[in-house]
Amino acid sequence: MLAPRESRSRECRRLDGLWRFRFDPGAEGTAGRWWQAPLRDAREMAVPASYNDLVTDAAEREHVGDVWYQRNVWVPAAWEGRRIVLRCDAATHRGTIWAGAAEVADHAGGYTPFEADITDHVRGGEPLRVTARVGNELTMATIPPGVISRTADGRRKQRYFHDFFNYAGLHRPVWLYSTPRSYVADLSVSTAFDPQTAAAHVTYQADVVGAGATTVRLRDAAGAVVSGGAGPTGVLTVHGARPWRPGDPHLYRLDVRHGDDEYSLPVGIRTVQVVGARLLLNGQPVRLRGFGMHEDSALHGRGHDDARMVRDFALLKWIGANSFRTSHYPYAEEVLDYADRQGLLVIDEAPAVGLHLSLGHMGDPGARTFGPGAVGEPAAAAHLAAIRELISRDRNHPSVIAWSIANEPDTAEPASRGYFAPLVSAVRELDPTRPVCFANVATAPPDADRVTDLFDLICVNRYYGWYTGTGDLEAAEQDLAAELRAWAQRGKPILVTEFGADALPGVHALPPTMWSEDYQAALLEMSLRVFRRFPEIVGEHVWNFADFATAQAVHRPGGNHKGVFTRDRQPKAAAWLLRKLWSGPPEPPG
Ligand code: GCB
Repeated sequence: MLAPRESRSRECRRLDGLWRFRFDPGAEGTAGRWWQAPLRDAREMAVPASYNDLVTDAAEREHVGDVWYQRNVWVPAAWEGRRIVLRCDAATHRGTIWAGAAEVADHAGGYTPFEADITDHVRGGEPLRVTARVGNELTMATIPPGVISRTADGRRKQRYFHDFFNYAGLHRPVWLYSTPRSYVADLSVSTAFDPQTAAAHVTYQADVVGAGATTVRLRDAAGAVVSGGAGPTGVLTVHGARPWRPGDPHLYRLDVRHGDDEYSLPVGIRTVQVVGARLLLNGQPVRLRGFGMHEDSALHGRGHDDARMVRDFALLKWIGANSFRTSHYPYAEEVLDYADRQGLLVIDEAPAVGLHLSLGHMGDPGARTFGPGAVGEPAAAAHLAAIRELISRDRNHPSVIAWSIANEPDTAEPASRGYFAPLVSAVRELDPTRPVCFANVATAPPDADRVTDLFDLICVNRYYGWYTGTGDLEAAEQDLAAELRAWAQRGKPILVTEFGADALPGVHALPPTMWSEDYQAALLEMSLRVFRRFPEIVGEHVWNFADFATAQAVHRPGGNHKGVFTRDRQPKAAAWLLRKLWSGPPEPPG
């Protein structure tokens, strides 16, 4: 699905700002047809943002069910006769949209966009009432999964199996945009690059609607045409191509015209391959260093915020990171656009987290995950839909170098293989150009895991020195090395996609003890020392970039504190250490 972009033929309006807003604890809005009139008893709410941290009432912060947003917008008179689209970048976890009295879109999945052609429901020069119903319920039919129960006094309670707060709302921009009646509906590009000759091919496929000719032009950063073609599909040849890579994230621009419509897509020419235990970018071994992150900050919650994004990328650069994982859901498209321009490598993750119903403090000991009544067919269908939407949205980003289709599922359970095999096949069919991975959990070490052979990369999340080997870094060092040695036998690239320790900012201890900044730094230093012994390890992603909000729990004092930056993006001791250890270009493995 194409991101809204202005062009000579396209106009976009972001409907950011204050919307009328109402909680619907009694689930009355749908029966009462709240979209048909101005929302009664409404307050105002910021968009984009999570609503949870903008209220002062506990029941509202923890509300389970629907909320309603509404605003009026003027449809520009100049848009009369054009195609008009209403688009929502993210309604977490389910969104239904009305244009005036007409329901125009309904979408499940909290982190991918949806849109509706509303041309027949609006008039240029007239006001339009836009209403959105957003539901935050997680069940065994959603991704991520959850369970809703009732307390003795009748309140609904949401339980979930992942370690971040269930923020909800209109998390990303809502747009009204217009195109000509004949238009470019979708676009997919893939690139091939020969490092020996610097020759490149850009394969494009445009879905076009309506009459008119289709032409494409590929321009370099200076705007000069370097290749061109006609027709909705084709292969463009570029001689002397300048490949996209961290350090020189060169972007071409593909201008696609269909009839009077024009859409311009940034294109980075690059290849990603797995050869043996190496990960190659443009034929060169690459080693990832960076973080698992979260879209999380004070007040905004999970709402996209350009200011936070700019600061986060500045810190990534400062600390010497070259990559991150969009743990544990697809991030805003603005983030991937920015990563394309900044030259960050991204492991792009589907929102399939918490598929492990017996894990730690969030699960029930002995609970089975995969099968009827738990994570069964309805969840698998939702998971597949989420993967399709992720790939359809993000496949054109050069920064995206791998798809992660789940975080820490219970892959020691035999039924996990039947669950994952079709999903991996689907990814390969949807995008044969990128490696596929998932983040393996500590309860599925090499001798217990049932699925890792299906994937291209071995990604492991390990907490030696924290959840195991608690407080004992010497034991942790040995156990970490022993497990990595076993994974290294598989002959595939290994990425340690999580390792880390909680550190309360300002707490210090010598010798280092748990929860201090010093212990966090010591654990990270020990881990990096171990990783250096394995040429198969091609990536180290610290958990986490910054402290983040979680559900309330006895061991989560004000959230998860495994950030090397505080929640307001200031460095802890570990950040200074990593900056030192990650200075200079990442050494190739081996
Ligand atoms: C994990 C999860 C991550 C948690 C982290 C932790 O393994 O993947 O979502 O936040 O551990 O800190 O416990």
